[in-house]
Amino acid sequence: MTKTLHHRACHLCEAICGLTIETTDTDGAVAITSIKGDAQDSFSRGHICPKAVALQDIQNDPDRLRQPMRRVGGEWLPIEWDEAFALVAERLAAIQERHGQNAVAVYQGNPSVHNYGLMTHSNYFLGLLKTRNRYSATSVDQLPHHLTSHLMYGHGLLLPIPDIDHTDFMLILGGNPLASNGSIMTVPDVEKRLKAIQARGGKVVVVDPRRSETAAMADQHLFVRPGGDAALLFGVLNTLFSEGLTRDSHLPVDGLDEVRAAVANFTAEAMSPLCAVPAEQIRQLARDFAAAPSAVCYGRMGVSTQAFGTLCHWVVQLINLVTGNLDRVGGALCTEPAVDLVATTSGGHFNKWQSRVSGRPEYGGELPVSALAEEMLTEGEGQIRALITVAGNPVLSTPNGRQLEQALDGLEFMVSIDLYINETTRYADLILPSTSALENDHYDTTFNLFAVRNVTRFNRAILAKPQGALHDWEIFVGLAKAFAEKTGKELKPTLPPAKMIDMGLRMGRYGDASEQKLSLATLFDHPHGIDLGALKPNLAPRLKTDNQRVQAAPAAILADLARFAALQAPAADELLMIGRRHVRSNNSWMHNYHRLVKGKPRHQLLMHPDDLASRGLSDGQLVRVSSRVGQIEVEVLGSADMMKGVVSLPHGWGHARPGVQMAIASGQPGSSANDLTDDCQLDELSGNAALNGVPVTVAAA
Ligand SMILES: Nc1nc2c(c(=O)[nH]1)N[C@H]1C(S)=C(S)[C@@H](COP(=O)(O)OP(=O)(O)OC[C@H]3O[C@@H](n4cnc5c(=O)[nH]c(N)nc54)[C@H](O)[C@@H]3O)O[C@H]1N2
Ligand SMILES: Nc1nc2c(c(=O)[nH]1)N[C@H]1C(S)=C(S)[C@@H](COP(=O)(O)OP(=O)(O)OC[C@H]3O[C@@H](n4cnc5c(=O)[nH]c(N)nc54)[C@H](O)[C@@H]3O)O[C@H]1N2
Ligand code: SF4
Ligand SMILES: [Mo]
Repeated sequence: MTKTLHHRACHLCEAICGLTIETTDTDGAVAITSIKGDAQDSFSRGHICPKAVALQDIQNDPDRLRQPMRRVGGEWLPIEWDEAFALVAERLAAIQERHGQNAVAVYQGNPSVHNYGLMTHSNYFLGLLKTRNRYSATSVDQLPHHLTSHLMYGHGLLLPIPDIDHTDFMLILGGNPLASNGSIMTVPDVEKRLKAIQARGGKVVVVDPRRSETAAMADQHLFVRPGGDAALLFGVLNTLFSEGLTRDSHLPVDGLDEVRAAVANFTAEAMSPLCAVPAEQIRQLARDFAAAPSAVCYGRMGVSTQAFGTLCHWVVQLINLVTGNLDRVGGALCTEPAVDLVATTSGGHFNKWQSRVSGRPEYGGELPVSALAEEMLTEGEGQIRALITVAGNPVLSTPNGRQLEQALDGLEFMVSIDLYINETTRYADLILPSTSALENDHYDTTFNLFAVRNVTRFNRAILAKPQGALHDWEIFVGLAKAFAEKTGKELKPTLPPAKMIDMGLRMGRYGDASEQKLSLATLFDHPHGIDLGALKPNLAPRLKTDNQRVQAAPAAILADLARFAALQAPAADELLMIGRRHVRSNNSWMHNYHRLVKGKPRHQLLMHPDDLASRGLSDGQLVRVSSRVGQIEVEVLGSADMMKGVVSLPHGWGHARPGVQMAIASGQPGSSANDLTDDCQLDELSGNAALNGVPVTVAAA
């Protein structure tokens, strides 16, 4: 029996924590015997959460698919890889030939950015399809961030990151990093870093309709009406201007006078009824922010996935800008990663075409996923007839999941590149499963770009690839070859992902031409990762706008103010649903591991005790929650952490659908929040779904 210690990062969420994993080899049978945080990782400093420990459960899960499966009638039968690739190629080619290129749609889910083979190779195949019906989890998540950066800084990935380690004042809206471990802010031990702000005399302020775990540790928590953040942020910006609290920025900026004029009427007093934050608190927030030696305003999920997501992120940028905190130590700074997607990709495009049925705008070649079901269900030229899902579970993760199920049921063909037979993939004709996380090597092109320090590392596979298994990238190469052969399309040669990363590292700012001379070989020698230093001001030379100046007042955003003008103060009986995350859960797909779901259920509806009482409901009771699009039944829990008039339900549950082959998840199924979220409720500017602030009613079941 031999024991081996391996060091690599966990890449289940954005925090990329370093792990030390022990494997034991007994006569060639390798087992994982321990998974711990890696104290030698200078970035994560030993931090780990329960999900990483469950990597061994993913590895050993009997429900995880290990060979391609074909659905024949109601049964799933194994199929050979080559046969599967040929079948996909034949069916997709035939459908495109009959109905046009756009008849085949693609949905790429969240692990697409957590697995580098999907980053480097999915387009090798998907690009051949030349379809405009491309969708992804981006439009139920961070699309407003990308659009704002695209319009203001000229590149959708030029995202200023909170300089959490040096700031004196951190204002968080719609993020709960204590549960999520940070998002568009890769920060492996966020609790320690937030406490460090407080320890050095700084402040953390959280704006959230729920007193979240992060709000509970903050110096100040403001309840906000869901979807009201744009009003709150406008009130802050207006106060900064009207009370003379601005500071000059070193950045070249166009449009600030237009901004000033646009928000001139958005006084704290005018905004207060719209966001339910007292005017004096809005003003004080602006004063505290401006008075801090350094400060950063950070908005995440809760303010992205709401009706004014893009306006929110625009004003977040402006608050940092006009207080002199954009591109400043202790404020918001852009990374300088070793493999730099900002330098090597184009700035993106927006609204060059629109979706067929509702005219929703494309961003970067993708349409909003809220439009996916209607594009399948609405007859006519260009109707979607076939779907490819890649590492996604849109039935549970996109709005109006029941409508999407109905649409999937009517498709001519569907193929899923996925690990499980779940709520979405059960509709597929074929499921092509890849190797598991620990059988894969990995480099984080995305999360190094969003990290609070410049860091880099290469994660080597720690388990051998099982015989007959394929990595995600190899599946895409197989599909591309079969499709090219079938259609006579030209296929360029490709390289394995690791080779691409080696090239990216060598060509990058720490590569062959630099002192560090980073390459794959260097990273192999540093299994705990390499720290490339704190973030520093760099935005001016990195701007990709036409005139290399920050665009403070993009026309598309100013035009959206007309929609904001229609926002009304809440009616007395308003009840709005929001979401939440739990540290033991990861979107929809990690409920099949006993280690993570044991103990009391965590998928209840949270409601303020007064709201329970006024409906004659009691704590623990089964309730029916209804929205415009559907209804679910779920247990309700009274919680004084909720704002009155707001209920909270986590997404990613609802595993009781027939045919789901995830035994543990089905045993504790919960209900899907996205059976209630509305595909017609959007941030109309970007097309991002408004998953938060959904009007609902709650009654006894
Ligand atoms: N109501 C509500 N809805 C939400 C949210 C919310 O807060 N509230 N959050 C939204 C957000 S932020 C996101 S990112 C989306 C996520 O939405 P999705 O990406 O659609 O859903 P996931 O639950 O992440 O599903 C991941 C899928 O990938 C598979 N998988 C995991 N690892 C791999 C791999 O390495 N290779 C392959 N091929 N497959 C893999 C899993 O089996 C699973 O089927 O949900 C969104 N939906
Ligand atoms: N444990 C765990 N970690 C995860 C994930 C997971 O599912 N589980 N998912 C990963 C993914 S894909 C993502 S995108 C990130 C997301 O990471 P975060 O952005 O931190 O998202 P959440 O933890 O959902 O926190 C969102 C907060 O917004 C609040 N909120 C809801 N509506 C509003 C509103 O209208 N205004 C304001 N101000 N607040 C509102 C909610 O109450 C909640 O506290 O987490 C990642 N990390
Ligand atoms: S916080 Fe947990 S899930 Fe996220 S990277 Fe770290 S260990 Fe993995
Ligand atoms: Mo996400």
